[in-house]
Amino acid sequence: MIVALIDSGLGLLPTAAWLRKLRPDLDLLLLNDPDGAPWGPKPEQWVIDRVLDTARLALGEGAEVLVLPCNTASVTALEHVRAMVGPGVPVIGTVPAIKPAAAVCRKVAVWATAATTASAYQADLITRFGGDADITGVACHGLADAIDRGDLAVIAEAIADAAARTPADTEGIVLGCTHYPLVLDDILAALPPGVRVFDSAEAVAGQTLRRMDALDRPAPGTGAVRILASGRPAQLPTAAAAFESGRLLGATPA
Ligand code: DGN
Repeated sequence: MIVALIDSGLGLLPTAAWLRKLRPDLDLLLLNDPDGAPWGPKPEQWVIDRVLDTARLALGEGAEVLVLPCNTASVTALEHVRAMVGPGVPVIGTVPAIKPAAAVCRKVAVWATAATTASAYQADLITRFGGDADITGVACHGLADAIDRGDLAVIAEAIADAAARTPADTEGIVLGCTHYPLVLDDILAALPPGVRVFDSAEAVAGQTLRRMDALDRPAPGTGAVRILASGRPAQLPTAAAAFESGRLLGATPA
């Protein structure tokens, strides 16, 4: 069974790494969109159309399960993808890890793209799962794009800017963009000691396997990983090396 992961860029890698760790024989199809990235600042309808096109491509390649390891795509297009594919194809979205963070931290900041930060979806998550925690959204302008481009200077600037806009005494940071675990070490270095960092990759991988197993179809594959990228796939070899080394599994709920 082929499981397809869809993101604008490298943000799909941490979830792919978890899937591979938990189920090494799974066949994965990684679809990203260097030509259209970043999705975060794009108009909503543009993102919906792009994600739907990519989902069609995945189905055409034989995918039987679709995963959106991208908060921007999930808050914008998840229901559209589900409506398009119908009930026979599980579609798993990504939700910022607000619930686990709010369970153990009194003050939380959600770092995400501008689109996710401004979304009604995130506001609803905070209302439903934020409990008594004091939760602030911090839009990290340009960070996902800089990660895709491997632009270390802009990555450092964007992280420093987000850290400066994070309220004092914040105890937990939710990584509400799937790209951000790729620069976890830089994020931790910019935060005061003791701040905990939460992301969703392991939970999304776990949910994918549960939905896949519930299909009751033969699942074992050969552990093949295929990558399909639009126009400018130059960054993929570097990312693949990080993927192979297992380095991407670092940013899970503390
Ligand atoms: N990985 C995407 C997310 O989680 O929102 C980033 C989207 C983008 O292209 N900026």
